Amino acid sequence: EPGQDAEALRDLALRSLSAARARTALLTDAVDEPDLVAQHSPLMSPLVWDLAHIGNQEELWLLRAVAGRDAMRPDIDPLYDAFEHPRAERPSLPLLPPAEARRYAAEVRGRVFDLLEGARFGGGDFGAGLTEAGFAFGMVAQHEQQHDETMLITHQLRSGPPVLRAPDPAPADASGVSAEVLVPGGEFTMGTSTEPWALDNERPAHRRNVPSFWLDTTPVTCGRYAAFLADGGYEEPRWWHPEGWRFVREQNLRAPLFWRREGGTWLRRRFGHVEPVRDEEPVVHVSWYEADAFARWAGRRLPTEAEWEKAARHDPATGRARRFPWGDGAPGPRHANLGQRHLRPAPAGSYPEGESPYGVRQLIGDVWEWTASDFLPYPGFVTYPYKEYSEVFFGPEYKVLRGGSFGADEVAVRGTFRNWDYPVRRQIFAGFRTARDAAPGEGS
Ligand code: AVJ
Ligand code: FE
Repeated sequence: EPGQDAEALRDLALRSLSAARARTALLTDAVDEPDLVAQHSPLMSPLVWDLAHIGNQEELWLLRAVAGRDAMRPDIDPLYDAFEHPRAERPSLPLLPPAEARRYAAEVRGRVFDLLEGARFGGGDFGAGLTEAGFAFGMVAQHEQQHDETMLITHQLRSGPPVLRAPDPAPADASGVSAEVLVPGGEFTMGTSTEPWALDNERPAHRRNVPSFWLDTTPVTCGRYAAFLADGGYEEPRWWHPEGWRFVREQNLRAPLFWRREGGTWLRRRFGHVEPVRDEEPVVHVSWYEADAFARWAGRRLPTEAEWEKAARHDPATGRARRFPWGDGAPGPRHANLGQRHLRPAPAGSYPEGESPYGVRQLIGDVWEWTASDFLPYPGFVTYPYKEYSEVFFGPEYKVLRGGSFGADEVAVRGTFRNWDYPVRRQIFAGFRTARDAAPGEGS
């Protein structure tokens, strides 16, 4: 089992925490002080809140829960408790100013590195203790990277000239990539009981059966999505879920968030740049309702979460579930568009080396993919280590997203990873792919 060795996990924790902090620094050093404390959208926190919240959660879980230390700043805990203050309230709180927030997070990190050096990682029994398999360190590194993606969303929502820079992904050779692939029906293993840093909602591994289905080889592109717009898709109630129809009418939606029509072409605002929409690029910034409507217009549907995971992890040759579509090895730059290396999804058909055994591409990275499924616990689910990570969100009001985006990091994305959000959410880096049932006899 990869990564089960205590020394390898300690090294991975050190590298993951350091990588997360480098990204946090980049995202918060890119703007000046007034910009750090400003709220760029009522949907988001000021960046300086994320910064101190990252430090505060790290202190809570590693210095207090693991090491048993006293609170460094008991006075600030309530300010950075995400459940105590909704995002819209956060700018009016007496938050630590930028210099203090940076100093606090750095002080916590220094103590955490000392702790990590001497920590005993144990044998890897999930739930036996916070340091088993280095779980708490992995959880904290994932938490920081999740907030780095949140901060990247804040950057996308902020107006003004560009402050972030990254090279574009390479053009793709999509010739010979079929539109869809057949995934034959049958049992597979969903979820995990062995992945050391998998969070509670990804557990335990269990058997599932799905009937044969067809799945898009790549995420839906802007070009295909623009055809839906050109066909009057946003004016035609029959494509929409009833609540989705109410949502587009109330909000007067006409296109994905950040799109604008000018002189007969679609333009898109992207991290301070305004540029023509690229047909070959996966569409991003659509709500679940828009994804669902597009799929119906196309004569298809969203895949269920189980279908997505089978297409991403099941290896029909061995019957085993892989950690990633390409195998068990960590994602590299040839497998997937992760880690904010690029500030946009890669063209559809990219990353042939990252494809799954069924030939599905770009399941990991590029855009989070909306699924048809509600966010529900797996059979045998046990909350760990706190119910506010996932348990309090289970239910029909959240839809599951899979696979991670260009803004997500490898430590926080894997074949089993589950994200969730409201079906109206559009500012996240979410797109989708579509599916359809196989005809009787196909795939069996
Ligand atoms: C898993 C992305 C839905 O950002 O709300 C961050 C992750 N949890 N801090 C979120 C999270 C607590 C969470 N998502
Ligand atoms: Fe958080």
